[in-house]
Amino acid sequence: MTDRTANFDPSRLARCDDVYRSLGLTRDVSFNVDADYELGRVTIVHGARVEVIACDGAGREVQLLCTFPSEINLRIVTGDWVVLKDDHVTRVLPRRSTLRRPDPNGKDVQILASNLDLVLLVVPIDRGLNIRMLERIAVMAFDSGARPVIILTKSDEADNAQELSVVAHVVVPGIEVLTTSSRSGVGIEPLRAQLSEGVTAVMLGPSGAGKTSLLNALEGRDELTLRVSRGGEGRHATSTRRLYRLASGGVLLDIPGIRLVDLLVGQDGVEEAFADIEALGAQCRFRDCSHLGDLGCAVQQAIDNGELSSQRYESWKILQSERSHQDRRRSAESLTSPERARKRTPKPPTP
Ligand SMILES: Nc1nc2c(ncn2[C@@H]2O[C@H](COP(=O)(O)OP(=O)(O)OP(=O)(O)O)[C@@H](O)[C@H]2O)c(=O)[nH]1
Ligand SMILES: [Mg+2]
Ligand SMILES: [Zn+2]
Repeated sequence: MTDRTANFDPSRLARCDDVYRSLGLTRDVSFNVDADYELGRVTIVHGARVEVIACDGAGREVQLLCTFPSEINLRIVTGDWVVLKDDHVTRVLPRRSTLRRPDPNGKDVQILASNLDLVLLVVPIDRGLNIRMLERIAVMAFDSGARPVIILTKSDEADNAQELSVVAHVVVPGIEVLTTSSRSGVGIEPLRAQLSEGVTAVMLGPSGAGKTSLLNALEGRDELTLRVSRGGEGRHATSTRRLYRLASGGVLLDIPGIRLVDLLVGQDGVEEAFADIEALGAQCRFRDCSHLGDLGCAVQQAIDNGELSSQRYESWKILQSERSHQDRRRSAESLTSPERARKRTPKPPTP
């Protein structure tokens, strides 16, 4: 791929600074754009057209509905930075991170959003904490390359919020946990503090977890509530992935609720979400120990002496077996269709 253009007019860049910064562009992100092209960020995708916020030659913000040529061998997603010429997307700039899951057809990998700094793992605690859901979205978040933060919602309807926050810390060690209520306003300020200028965050969690409500609580804007309830047939309120610019300076992506069965299990994510088990694994007698009852297994030992909870081990086993199932399916498919496999898989499957 040739990229001859490293000369996006610097004075134009200065004029557009406010617009680009409100879209989450930080100074340390560099990009190459022709002088007579425009730079914009995709806020929402409608099939063959995408809504883009860009900046015109006079430094004014413009909202465009753009088409893109079929030569772009890439599905454009919310969060993408794109190069524009006359309301046409000519190029998608390299993505610095992507949130991915298997396509609903169960075969392809689907990219949900791009260029993220933060993944908010939004899980409700009004009826307890769904540990399996939390674990899986954590894996997905780690896999994205962005920083995960756990948001426990609906704390106004939980009488053991404190306890569940401790549980969340144990389930996904080493990451921050915030307890919130969009109703009472608890935890909204600390959440806002995470969403400062230069930060692009996405909310990931099951339907009804209160993602859109968090957005409303953060922004205090009625129109968002209206938009949500208007589209809200039944319980699944949000049906599109959309990028919002926040008063706090950050950018927040609201996406539809995710279902447990759809979740991608990437090897990188599993290793980070279960860093304790990976660390124990280094002490097993055999280097290729499966931790499934092999002789001299340090993981098994840790369970026996109470260092590792057997429930956590069970979750790890489930994720591992699903991942190897997916890998087997992928490599079987790649044998029958190398072209498809190449296009589909951003990372090579682990052996
Ligand atoms: N008690 C209580 N209810 C809440 C809170 N936040 C959201 N809810 C309710 O939970 C329901 C779902 O909220 P949404 O914000 O639409 O959930 P969502 O995660 O955006 O759902 P999808 O768009 O379907 O993914 C609504 O009835 C909200 O009123 C909260 O903090 N406390
Ligand atoms: Mg929603
Ligand atoms: Zn072992």
